[in-house]
Amino acid sequence: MKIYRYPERKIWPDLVKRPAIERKEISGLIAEIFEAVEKKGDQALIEFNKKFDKAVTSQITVSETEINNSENEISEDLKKAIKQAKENISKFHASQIAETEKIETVKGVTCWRENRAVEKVGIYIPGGTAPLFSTVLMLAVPANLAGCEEIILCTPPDSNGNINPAILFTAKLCGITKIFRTGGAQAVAAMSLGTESIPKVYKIFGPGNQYVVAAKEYAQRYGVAIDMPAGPSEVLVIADRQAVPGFCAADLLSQAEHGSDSQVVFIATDFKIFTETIEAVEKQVKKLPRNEMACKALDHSVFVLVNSVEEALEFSNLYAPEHLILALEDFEQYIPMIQNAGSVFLGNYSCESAGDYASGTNHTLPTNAYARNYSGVSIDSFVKKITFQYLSKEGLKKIGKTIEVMAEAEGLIAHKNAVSIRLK
Ligand code: HSO
Ligand code: ZN
Repeated sequence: MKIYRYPERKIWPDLVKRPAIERKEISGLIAEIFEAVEKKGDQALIEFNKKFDKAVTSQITVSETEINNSENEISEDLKKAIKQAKENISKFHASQIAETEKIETVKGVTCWRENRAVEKVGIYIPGGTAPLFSTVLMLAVPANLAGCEEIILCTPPDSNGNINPAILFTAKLCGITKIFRTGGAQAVAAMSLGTESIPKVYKIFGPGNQYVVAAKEYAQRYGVAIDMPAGPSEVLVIADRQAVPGFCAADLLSQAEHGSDSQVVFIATDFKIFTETIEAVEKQVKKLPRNEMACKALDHSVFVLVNSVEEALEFSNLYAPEHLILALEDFEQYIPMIQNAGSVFLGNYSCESAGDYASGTNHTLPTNAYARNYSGVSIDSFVKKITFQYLSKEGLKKIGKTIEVMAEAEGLIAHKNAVSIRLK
């Protein structure tokens, strides 16, 4: 833990810097993987499954029987939980579908926008130490609501070639039937280029390790869009006198346990809460099954004592956290001061895990200070907005002169003529 009591403002820019991630030079490898997938299609994916996931697989496509069997492999409790989470996520995301409003900018000139779904989308779900089936909900629910025609899912197999049943169950619940046994950069390559089994998509969503992140960047060369640039996940908690140290510690650790590169920042305005939260973190972390990862994340975590909530928020805006928790008595009064954050949790009972799983908001959020210029995933991520306009003859008369003068000034006489020919 890095502990700072009343740090001078001039060192704040250093404190908000994310620790440098050791990045292996992998661009050559990513290019090779794309080339192999382009040349050999499914066969390349079968070979990569063996090489990277130690899995012998003959079929890339997950069969209907396998998908259906997943239901028998997870508990009733978990099924019920996934269904409730899905309901809340659906409710919140459905509310984001905006009505089209036609605007008459001047009489006879009407402009509007209509949403059209991205027709083909690909969802990537990592395997590994924590199979994030919750992310299936976060991506498939808005994709369905937006009206995406084709939604496919790629996820790596375990060493027996199987896919986590909770991922299969959740995908099926969301109506996804095209599920493919492939992970890492090769899955991204397959969704970008298409193979015999895997259809090519227009936009790729989902988290992943540095190979997946690099592959998503590379995919853009092929005209494929991605949800957002990614980095390790993070939380920033601001606490005042009435905060509960045990709660704050639990929230910080719920982010720290994601991975050794997770980012955790705690800012307090009260010395007692500050020290008690640090103690609570040290106590709680010992009991976590993912203790080793959480401890590594804590090594580069930042704990800051400041004079006021205003100062804490200034610090937070500079950091631009993925998740911001306001463990504050008068949180409402501080909402207008929040400028940069992915998703905000208000008061002592709004834990980050509520948003991770079940409250209804999306957990695919901008990290690495991208909360300064990106939003989290929402319905908007799955649609394009097309603008329309209708001009009557009267309407064109009203703005014709303006167009002609501007076109002439830009030296674009054909543009001017397009108006003049209609109005003469
Ligand atoms: N907190 C993660 C999302 C997640 N948490 C999935 C649990 N499961 C995003 O930063
Ligand atoms: Zn989480």
